Amino acid sequence: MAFELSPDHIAAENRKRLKWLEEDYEHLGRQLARRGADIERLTERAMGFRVAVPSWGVGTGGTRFARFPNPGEPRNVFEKIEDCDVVFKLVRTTPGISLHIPWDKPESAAELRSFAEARRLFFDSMNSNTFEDQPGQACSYKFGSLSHTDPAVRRQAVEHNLECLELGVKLGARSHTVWIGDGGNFPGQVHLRNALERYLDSMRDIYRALPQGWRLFIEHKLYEPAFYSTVINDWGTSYYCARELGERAFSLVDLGHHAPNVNIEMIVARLIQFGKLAGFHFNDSKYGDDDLDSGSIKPFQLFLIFHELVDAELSRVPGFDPAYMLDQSHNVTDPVESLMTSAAELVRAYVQAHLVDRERLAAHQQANDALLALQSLKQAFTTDVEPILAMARHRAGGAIDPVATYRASGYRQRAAQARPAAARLGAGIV
Ligand code: PSV
Ligand code: MN
Repeated sequence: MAFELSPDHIAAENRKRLKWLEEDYEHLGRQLARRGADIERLTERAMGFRVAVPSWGVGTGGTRFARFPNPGEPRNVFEKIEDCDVVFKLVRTTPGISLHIPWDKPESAAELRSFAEARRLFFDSMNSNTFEDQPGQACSYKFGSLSHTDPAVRRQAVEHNLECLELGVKLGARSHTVWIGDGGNFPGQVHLRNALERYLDSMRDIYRALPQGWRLFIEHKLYEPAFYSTVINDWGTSYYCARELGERAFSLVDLGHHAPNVNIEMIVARLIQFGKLAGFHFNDSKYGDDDLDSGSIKPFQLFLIFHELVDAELSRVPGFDPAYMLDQSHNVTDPVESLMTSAAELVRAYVQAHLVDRERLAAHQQANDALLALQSLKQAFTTDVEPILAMARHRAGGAIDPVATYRASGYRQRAAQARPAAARLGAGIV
């Protein structure tokens, strides 16, 4: 597509908003100074925050009932990167892209890499797909992949993961994420212990092939597509597998992959403590793996997760280096807008977590003062840090108001003209 979002357009939109932003920023700066916090330091932190966007998130998502495509949807990996570029240009925190193979398999890895690099984008984690069959594939994943009872199916699934690693090296990626849909729909269908053993055997083959400097991420999920038992169902199983595999294997937390009411921030704290936190697939949910926009349903939970992450960052936990990625399905919004606002929600939680007065909190914990302990978290969480986020974007060359700037650009309308609807996108339910 010839049309790109220009820096001039962003600058012109920012000029409309800069005066008010400066006023708000100054006021917040004075408020924070009273609390002993330096707004400039927080803005620097906001500017340093990074989260990768999922290539599969720029297409319209759907459910198993229907998918209602947006106009101008990307039809191939290059067009997906164009949309990721728009997100990056406006919010500036998202230069990384996670790819899903085979959905994003390019004809030429070199061409794809230079296409991304020309836009100052890079490839973050590779994601394999052994949860659906591909045309021409010898074996079916209907009854599982890496844990299948048939060694030929397991071999095919391992080979696919090895292909992802090989492609990832050419693309400059540094990690590989494995999520499998393996499990059973009926009690008795799957031998629970044997299936996990078979999974581990397959994963050992993948781990052995892990390129130098790479990390292997294991993603667990409670249920779906299997509705009775899932092989990698929870963080305990994921942690066990990561330990069995070796020091370069870690457990990835997708926020939507837990039972309702599970204390996810505690899982995060445990994985940090055990040196096995891979990172995140951020999203939000109300009922199950809803893949809603980050921070749209439970912003306090998101803040509490970042409270644990920032605590680990500030106390310099050895080896602490989590990978942040979004994994959302945008069924009723413009995906570019959802990705931008979600990235901003993460920065918001990150900056708010940096506002926690940790010395005071520690004193309240020591004194068993539950009420004031909660209050010190709430004080940080209820602080409106929007001027910091907007200033950080502005200083980095992004938009003070990303959604308004995007809408004023007419990008979606231009995309609709340049990209007539394709029959179907690679991704189904994402
Ligand atoms: C599975 O629900 C998941 O969270 C995994 O990360 C997949 O790779 C992704 O969604 C896309 O289906
Ligand atoms: Mn995920």
